[in-house]
Amino acid sequence: MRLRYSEVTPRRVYHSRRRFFSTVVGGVTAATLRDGFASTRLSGVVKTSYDAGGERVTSPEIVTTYNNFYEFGTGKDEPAKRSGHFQTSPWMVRLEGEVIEPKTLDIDAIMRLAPLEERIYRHRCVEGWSIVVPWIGFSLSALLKQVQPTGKARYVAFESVYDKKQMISTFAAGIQFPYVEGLRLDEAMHPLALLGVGLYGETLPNQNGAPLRLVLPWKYGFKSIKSIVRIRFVEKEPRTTWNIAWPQAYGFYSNVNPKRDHPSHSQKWEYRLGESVLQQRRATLPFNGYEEVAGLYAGMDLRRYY
Ligand SMILES: Nc1nc2c(c(=O)[nH]1)N[C@H]1C(S)=C(S)[C@@H](COP(=O)(O)O)O[C@H]1N2
Ligand SMILES: [Mo]
Repeated sequence: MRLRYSEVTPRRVYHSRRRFFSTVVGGVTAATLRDGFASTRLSGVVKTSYDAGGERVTSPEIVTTYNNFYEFGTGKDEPAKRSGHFQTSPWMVRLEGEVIEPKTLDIDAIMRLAPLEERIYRHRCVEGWSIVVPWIGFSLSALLKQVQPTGKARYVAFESVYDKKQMISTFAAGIQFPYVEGLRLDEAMHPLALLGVGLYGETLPNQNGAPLRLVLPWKYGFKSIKSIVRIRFVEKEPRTTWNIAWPQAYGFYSNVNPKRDHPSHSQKWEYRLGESVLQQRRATLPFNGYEEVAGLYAGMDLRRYY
């Protein structure tokens, strides 16, 4: 059954959205507003049962101004301030590698591959903060199914756009660009793996990875690669940006795991942004609470394959 977004949006989301608009009009991200974020409300969004266990949705002010998107600066406030003029149209995504026939798809065609769903996911950064976001998108599998993998394909490698004219240098960011990430093919095909195209009823703001990004709620935030332009089916485990930068800290899998600490960030607790000091600390759950993915890792030592 399909419902219009206005029929399904919980009241708390509408409330926070109204506050968000007044913030934007107040001048925080005027460039983003000019580029159309406020005017691109998504219609026909389908209700789903993903509700993050009823936990409170984080305010859009936080989700759109406290970001990691190193291409626009390493400070949390920089992506919102510096990505306003980032060009996200036209936008093509190339599917290639170990496939019978490579394909290039336009963002408008991608948006029509499956009904748009609202899924409220918990999202946790390895730095320790977490947010609860009403993402809009559909399972990544709907996009991956547009090509037929060869028998050799075992992993999927993702690449973000990198445009020196619009983004900072690798040297300034301290990580290599283009930003790259990867998943095992079965992880990528799991229905929980979301191809995100919006949040809070709107298309994605640039700082959140417009026009399309991954959202992998059982993994640390850095796996959820933004502004994707290339998807490559490959035989061997692909390189990933943070693993290249610091392999002891960032592994290929990077599943949320309270038993495996990052060298400088304990993973025992998480801090929910926007909550009061007393309420914000929560115990980190294995797979960030998304136990339905546990079967993907049956028999693996997840402290070794971190
Ligand atoms: N291309 C690209 N994707 C990226 C990053 C980045 O710097 N560049 N940062 C990652 C990290 S560390 C996190 S925590 C999430 C943050 O997503 P958000 O800003 O929408 O919360 O994006 C991830 N995707
Ligand atoms: Mo992160």
